[in-house]
Amino acid sequence: MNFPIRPEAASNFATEHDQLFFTITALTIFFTVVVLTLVVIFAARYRAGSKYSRANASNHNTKLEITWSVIPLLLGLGIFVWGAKIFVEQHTPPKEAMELFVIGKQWMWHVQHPNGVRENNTIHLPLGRPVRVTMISQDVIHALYIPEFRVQYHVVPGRYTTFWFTPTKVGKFHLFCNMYCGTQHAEMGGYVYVQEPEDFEKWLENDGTKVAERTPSLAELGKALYDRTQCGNCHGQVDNVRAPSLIGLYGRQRQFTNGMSGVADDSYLRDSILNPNSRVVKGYREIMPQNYKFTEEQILQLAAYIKSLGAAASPNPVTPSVDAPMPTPNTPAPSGDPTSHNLPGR
Ligand code: HEC
Ligand SMILES: [Cu+2]
Repeated sequence: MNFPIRPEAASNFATEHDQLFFTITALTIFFTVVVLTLVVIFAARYRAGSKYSRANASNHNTKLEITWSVIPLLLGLGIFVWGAKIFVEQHTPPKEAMELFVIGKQWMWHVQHPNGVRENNTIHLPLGRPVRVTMISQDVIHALYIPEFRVQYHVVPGRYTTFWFTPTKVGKFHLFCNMYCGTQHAEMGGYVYVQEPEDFEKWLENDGTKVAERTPSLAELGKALYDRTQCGNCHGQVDNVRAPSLIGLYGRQRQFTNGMSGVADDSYLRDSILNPNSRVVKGYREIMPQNYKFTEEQILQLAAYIKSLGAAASPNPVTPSVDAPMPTPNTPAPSGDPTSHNLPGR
């Protein structure tokens, strides 16, 4: 008889997730049975016409009431702490995790590996290596869900979200969108292929043959875009009067003109490119063009290039996959309005 009560357990989180799930299920069943049994017993015993004595009915029992309040309270808190622990773990990737970028759009998953290999509605991963997934949506809210890994998280427009896991089994697993996102929501899915590390390396080198298309690395694409958009007109090798240098920016602490500060992480890079005036770096003026229209893929490429320019003591440094050339220092500013670069969206 084939009656699986849970999906295959194929990631480091699966077992503990299931333990929590089955604990909650067992508690639910236990209390349902206790309450229902008492209801049935009392209903039968004190039904109209039964001979049971109703004299001296007690209407208060402090010990009993404290017991049935405190025990469920502790059980509830215990489940909360256990669930919160798993949640926090899933969102705290280890430093050595490999990176994967996922863009959700109506109605497909677009996946980018740092070396530039891309795939649609499939994700290839090596066995036994932690993977940090950075996700963003190009339109509405989606949710990336891999049941066999017991991971799921929202994929929202305008903001990166992230989780991580380590695949622990070779095989083919489900990939779903788990947030209703329009008419073809049900078709927004595919498969995760976990391979032996050697097979995965081979797959990456052959660009996944038919599954993925060969492209330059993310950082290379970012460099090309950076040059085409002429970011180097302002950003040079070193800080200059026009703009700060982007070398070594990733992971560094930034001070802003509004007195706040923050770490230059992925969200910060995205924000600095799309809304440069939301947080202006201390010592500089609001001259960076406001109206760049980049797709989420292009933002990831630019960010990969900026990261490849050297990472400070970042929580998750990304090793550049190419020796990215430095931007040209201090090229003279273009004549005309520097705020009029508009890239056609793809
Ligand atoms: C007209 C000059 C100019 C151009 C062109 C320009 N920037 Fe900037 N950029 C600035 C200035 C000035 C700042 C610092 C003030 C601020 O935060 O807005 C800045 C800040 C940044 C930051 C944050 C840097 C930090 O030190 O925290 C990033 C990232 C960035 N720019 C990326 C880009 C990219 C990518 C492009 C090209 C698509 C670009 N910039 C084009 C002037 C420019
Ligand atoms: Cu979706």
